[in-house]
Amino acid sequence: MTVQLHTFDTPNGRKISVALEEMGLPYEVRVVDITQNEQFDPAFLTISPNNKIPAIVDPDGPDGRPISVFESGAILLYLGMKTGRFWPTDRRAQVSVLEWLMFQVGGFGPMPGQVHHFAALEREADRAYGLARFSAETRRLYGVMDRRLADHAFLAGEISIADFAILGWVWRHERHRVDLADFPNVQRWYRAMGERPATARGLSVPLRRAG
Ligand SMILES: N[C@@H](CCC(=O)N[C@@H](CS)C(=O)NCC(=O)O)C(=O)O
Repeated sequence: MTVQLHTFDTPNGRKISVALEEMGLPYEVRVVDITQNEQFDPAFLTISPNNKIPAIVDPDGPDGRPISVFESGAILLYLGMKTGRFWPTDRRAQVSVLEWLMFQVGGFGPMPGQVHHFAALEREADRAYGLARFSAETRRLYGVMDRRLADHAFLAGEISIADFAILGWVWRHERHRVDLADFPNVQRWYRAMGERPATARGLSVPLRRAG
């Protein structure tokens, strides 16, 4: 059955389109245009009470009844557990996936997101402190990933939902002013991910209305 993906063309939105493509699950995109405040629509709030994309509705939930899920990390875990794909069965391996998934949702998302915010401010006086602080932290996080990827093909060893989570943000590295050449292991991983046909589809499927 077709999963509804309520989303927009942003890093957090892309994580889920990539995961759905990689898992081969049929889905339909329901655009929630956050530039038009559609995330505050009461109908959307019933599935995403924190007024943020992404959210999904799976008509075929664990007990056969529909289920909605908000928060991208929870969605990735739900889909991994549902399909048994990109979510290992071995508990030690699961811990590794959880570590890198939480690393993303707790840090490598909020920090580059602040860079996007401060970089867009017009007044230098408003911009300078936040941009310097969050750019430094974002670069530190890229360094953490680069060291990890020096001796691991993927963040948690085998490819997993943690890679999809991190990919959504690396996809916007130019916007948070990071040159991937400074982080060669992240660059190698990013290119390898982009060469996967399903990931490429997930990164290019339209997530905003035309026109
Ligand atoms: N922790 C959330 C963050 C989601 C998030 O920040 N979504 C942004 C777009 S990338 C959003 O919907 N912003 C609209 C708003 O805050 O009103 C997740 O991982 O799903």
